[in-house]
Amino acid sequence: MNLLSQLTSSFQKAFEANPAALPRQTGSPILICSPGRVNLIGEHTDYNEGFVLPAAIDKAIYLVVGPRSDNELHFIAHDLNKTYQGSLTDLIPTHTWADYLLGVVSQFQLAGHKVGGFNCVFGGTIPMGSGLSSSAALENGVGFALNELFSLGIERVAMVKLSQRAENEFVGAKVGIMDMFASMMGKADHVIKLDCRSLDYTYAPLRMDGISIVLCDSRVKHSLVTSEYNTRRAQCESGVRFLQTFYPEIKSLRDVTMPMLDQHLRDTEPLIYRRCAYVVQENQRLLDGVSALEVDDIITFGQLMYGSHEGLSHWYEVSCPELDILVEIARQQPGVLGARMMGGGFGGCTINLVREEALGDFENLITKQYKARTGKDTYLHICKIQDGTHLIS
Ligand code: GAF
Repeated sequence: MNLLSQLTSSFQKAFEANPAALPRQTGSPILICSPGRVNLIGEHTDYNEGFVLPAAIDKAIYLVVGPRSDNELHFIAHDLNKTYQGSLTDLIPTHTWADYLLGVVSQFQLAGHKVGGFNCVFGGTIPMGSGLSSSAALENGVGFALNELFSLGIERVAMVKLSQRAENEFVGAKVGIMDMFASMMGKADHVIKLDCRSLDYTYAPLRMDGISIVLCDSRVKHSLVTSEYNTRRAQCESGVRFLQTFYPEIKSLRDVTMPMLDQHLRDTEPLIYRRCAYVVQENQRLLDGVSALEVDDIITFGQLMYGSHEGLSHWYEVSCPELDILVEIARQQPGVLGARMMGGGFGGCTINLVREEALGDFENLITKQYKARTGKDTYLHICKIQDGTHLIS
């Protein structure tokens, strides 16, 4: 039985098999697909009001969601084999997976959207902890379902903001907006150029004939990720505050240039300087990368990806030995045009641009060499770029 049939049958068994024992359902369940994301370039720029270049992918969370006639919330996490039962009137963090759903419900309520009780079974194909944003996909999927079930008429970008707030306020991770935005707003065969200050965005067709986007999963997830993520945010903010004493007009690192950093921070605050310099340079790399893609110059784009990885590893220091090894191995393969770590860091995946004719050799070599150097297996996934969160039926 495929995953969608398993989820549907689990929903039927739990919530429809014995209707007499359950409250009356107020409508048929709906089935939703909410994808994970990749980001081609522009890492740790979103919370600095910079640019990102993500896309939704063919790895997703699927949700079967149906309304209830009471105020209860019944969830089944199919892949974890876990259940949650609670009430709309009692939304407090559980510090478990259920918070991704409860957080969204809570933010909908706080924003004045009237939601009722509901049942939800979800599962997916996004490997957890691989840095492909399974949590953003789940939050978006729940928000999308509530919008449909209770006819709330919320625009997509507004749902993205509610998902981000759920993660920031309820789950407690101070993430930027990129992951939710990419998962909800993705468009097949296009990347999204998103300005994280204004939330203006454009879709750029991904014209990479003969080139595949390959993810290599390091199979590492360091516990550092949340605390170090928050530390990096704080370091960027502290750099901005320092520079504001010289340039009061500055609002974020988006407004900062390298000469400003060189003049005021390099000698006095070397660590903060390195963090801020990475962000300022990464924003520029993204803009250069977009210009390169516009003229189909994938070679230049690939070099910018290597530059991004160097910055993330040495200046922003959010990589780890395993990610560095994956990029180093990739860089030695003639058919690889660019590679870098992706997402928050400290584990997860690298993203690689690989010529199709070199895919077989790439897979062989990276699998063998990664195992030899780290003792770990890597897992490769060739991505297709797909539409954002949507209703299947
Ligand atoms: C994580 C966060 F969730 C994003 O907001 C972004 O900051 C990313 O790390 C780094 O670019 O995925």
